[in-house]
This record gives sequence, C-alpha cells and structure tokens, in this order.
Amino acid sequence: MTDDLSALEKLAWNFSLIQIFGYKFDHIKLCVLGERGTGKTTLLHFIQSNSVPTNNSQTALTEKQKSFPRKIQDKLYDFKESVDVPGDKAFYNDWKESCETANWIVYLFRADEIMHNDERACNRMESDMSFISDILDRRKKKPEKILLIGTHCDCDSEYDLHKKISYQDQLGFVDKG
Ligand SMILES: Nc1nc2c(ncn2[C@@H]2O[C@H](COP(=O)(O)OP(=O)(O)OP(=O)(O)O)[C@@H](O)[C@H]2O)c(=O)[nH]1
Ligand SMILES: [Mg+2]
Repeated sequence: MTDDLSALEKLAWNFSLIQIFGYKFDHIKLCVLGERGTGKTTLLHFIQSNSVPTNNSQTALTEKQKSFPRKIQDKLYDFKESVDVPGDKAFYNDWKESCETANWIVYLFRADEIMHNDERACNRMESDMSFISDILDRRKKKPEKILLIGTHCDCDSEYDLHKKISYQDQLGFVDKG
C-alpha cells in the first residue's frame, strides 16, 4: 500500500468508517485484532489521523493509544483509549485484555488468502475465532459490534476487474445498522 492516499481513496476510507461506526455511537472503545500483517496498525493509524503510516514496521509490543476525537464527515467521534496489539499468538493475553473491555471488536483477515482457502491463513483464522468467541462467551456485557473485515483485496488477481465499479457500489453492501 502506498503511504499517500488519493483524495478519492481517503473519501472511500472515510465513507467505510461511517458505514462501520454509524452515526449512533460516539464513545467507541475499539479493539482491533488479526494476525501479523493484516493491517491493524494501518487501520488504527488511519482512524486516528486520516492517513496511512509511512513506516511499515511490525508492531513489536502492545502499544497503548490515548483517547482522541476524530471528525469523520460532519460528526465528531470520541475514540476511547485503545491498544495496538501485535498479531503473534504469543500476544494472545494482550488480545484477551483488549477484547474483554472493548465495545467494538474488529477482526482483520487477509481476504486474498482466505478467499483462496490458504491452509495456513484459514487455520489461523479458525483458532483466532475460537479464542475470541471463548472470551465473548464469558463476557457479561456483550460488545455492541463485532466486525470481520477482509483486507488486501487489492492483492487478488481479480481486483482490477472490480476497479471499474464505483467505490460507492463497492462499499454499498456494508450494513449501516
Ligand atoms: N496491499 C495492501 N496492503 C495493506 C493493506 N492493509 C495494510 N497493508 C499493508 O500491509 C502491511 C502490514 O500492515 P500493518 O498495519 O503493519 O499490519 P499489522 O496487522 O499491524 O501487523 P503486526 O503489527 O505485525 O501484527 C503494511 O505494509 C501496510 O501498508 C491492504 O488492504 N492492501
Ligand atoms: Mg501492527
């Protein structure tokens, strides 16, 4: 991914954020999970600063992020303190901590791999799903939303075919509820 998003790409990303977060919620305690390289840091960075990170380094240790306000289109969202966790299973304890308290849980997976039944990626996603659902089963207060988002669609060979479709149509399927 290039670090410099075009105005249209930014609009599309912001449009997606509105579709994801909706207009009803303004106190969002976000938990972003997913294996290494799925785009957790990229997404968190974009939510925070409307840009993608320029240094593409792996997150070595869990990083706490302060709460921040973020204007998306006309609405001001209040993002509560969140954490950027590394994707290694070795950090499952940190995943658990974040997952236990968040009201929004976002799980990222490599759509280009899962779509083609990549065995390693599918096995990893299966064990992540089972880990997360065990945590959620034990939670008294359930999160408001759980989202599974496929990233790296652009790495799929068929992506170029769909580029001809407008971004509104590409994103239009997302549930606003
Ligand atoms: N092509 C493409 N690259 C992406 C996409 N999302 C993120 N990337 C790139 O994928 C790489 C990994 O992204 P990160 O955000 O660092 O991934 P991460 O999930 O935080 O990984 P860890 O910190 O190692 O757990 C970076 O080079 C990003 O620019 C996407 O949708 N498409
Ligand atoms: Mg990271």
